[in-house]
Amino acid sequence: MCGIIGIVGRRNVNQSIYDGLIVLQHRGQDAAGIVTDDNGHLSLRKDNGFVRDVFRTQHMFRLKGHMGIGHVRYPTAGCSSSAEAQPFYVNSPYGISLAHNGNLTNANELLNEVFRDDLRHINTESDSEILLNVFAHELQSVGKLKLTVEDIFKAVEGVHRRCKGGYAGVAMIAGYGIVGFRDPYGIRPVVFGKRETDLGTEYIIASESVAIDSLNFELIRDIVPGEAVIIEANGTIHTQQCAENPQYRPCIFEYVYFARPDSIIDGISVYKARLRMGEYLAKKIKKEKPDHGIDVVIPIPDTSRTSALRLSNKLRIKYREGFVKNRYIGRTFIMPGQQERKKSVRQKLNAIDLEFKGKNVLLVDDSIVRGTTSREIIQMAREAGAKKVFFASAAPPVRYANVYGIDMPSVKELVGHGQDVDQICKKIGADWLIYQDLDDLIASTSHGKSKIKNFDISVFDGNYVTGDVTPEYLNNIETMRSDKFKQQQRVRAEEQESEITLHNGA
Ligand code: PIN
Repeated sequence: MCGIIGIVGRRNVNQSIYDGLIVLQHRGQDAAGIVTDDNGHLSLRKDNGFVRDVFRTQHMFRLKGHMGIGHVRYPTAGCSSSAEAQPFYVNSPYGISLAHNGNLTNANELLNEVFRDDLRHINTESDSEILLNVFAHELQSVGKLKLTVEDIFKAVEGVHRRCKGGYAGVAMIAGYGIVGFRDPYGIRPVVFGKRETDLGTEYIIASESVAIDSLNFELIRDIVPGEAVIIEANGTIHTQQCAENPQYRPCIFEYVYFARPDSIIDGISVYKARLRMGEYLAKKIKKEKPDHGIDVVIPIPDTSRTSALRLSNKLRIKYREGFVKNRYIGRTFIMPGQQERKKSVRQKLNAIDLEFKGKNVLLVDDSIVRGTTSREIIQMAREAGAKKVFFASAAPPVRYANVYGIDMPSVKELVGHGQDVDQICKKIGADWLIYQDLDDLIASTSHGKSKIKNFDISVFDGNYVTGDVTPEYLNNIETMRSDKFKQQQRVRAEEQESEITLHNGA
């Protein structure tokens, strides 16, 4: 997952983009970057790390200009080199930079095409650099010295024709403006908004509405699947549908876990969707475990709090914060001869024993992915004195790979892969385990007047909406997500760090 933002303002936009990235930090903590345009002169700063660590005063001084784009990255295919931090930049035609959220499922084919047919060089492993070069090539084929909005919409049409997968992007064309676009299934979210200032209207494009709210912009609406939004440097806005057969299939995992609860995606409040997930879970517990004997409902912070609270209300059982999360997790110092050790769950969460002692507790989490955290937490609940430990997941079992830009482990590492609920229950060590039904998850998200009835639910049912995901592709993904591959990538990234990187600002 990644977060993207772009602003066309009336004053310097560096601080606003920085503040927006801080608000989108939950979408990626791996790397961050901003590029600004000062009357056609571009300045770029990007590096690995949290937003607060990547940008220093000297960088902000350099990032001048009334328009710019920014990015926070969460690694998808195991990339971790700072050369793969975004935005990416390509100088021809016009000087284009791009911030991208998602994953292209035909990146390998495109890589060949871009090299052989478009005569373009790709310097990283990132599919975002491919997407940028496809957009650049499409713009080159239709563009002329004086670029028009029609040329840009045509170029986005070309992107939709050639690229498959989930993608939301914001590109900046030097001296011209910014362009937001969303894949024809609307898998990844992106919204736009405006704010009035004494100097005129300013526009914003961002992954989530929370960035729009917190920067005091007003949400206009979501960019719909296949649509593009152009905001010229002078503040003129244009929108157009650029896909042949757009359909709404937004990623349901945004609602389960990734997005901030205070965001509204495609007209659906993430917070309310999570409340309804709790409600449906409560109904299922009443139906399937009428004599459940639960004394207390305890969320596993943070995401699951919302659904756990509603669940406890509906079951009329008390809700307690039995785990406290440490907000300040330090770095792990790797000493010579030592292997990198993962921080244990215990360093992040601590149990309040009193809330567990002698009680039958129902732990609630948003989802179970690897099951490793769940197992450790169940063990902690027992050590804190729980009589019985039941477990509820607000999402159904995660059983299949995600190919649209969510950082998920290899399928073999998913505790739910090829396992039934009893087997999973045994593996995580719970007394009983209850999962949300897929239909209920969909009903929680697509509620009332919502026009969205279908979602990308591939991690739960293995059906990939873009229709191009083959067993070979899934096999390839498996290799890339294996621990061995990730280790090789890390070594490579370290080597790259010591080379001169082409695009990074210092
Ligand atoms: C974490 C949200 N959520 C917790 C992410 C753990 C799966 N895990 C997915 C549960 S937070 S495991 O609330 O946003 O901090 O199944 O892989 O062990």
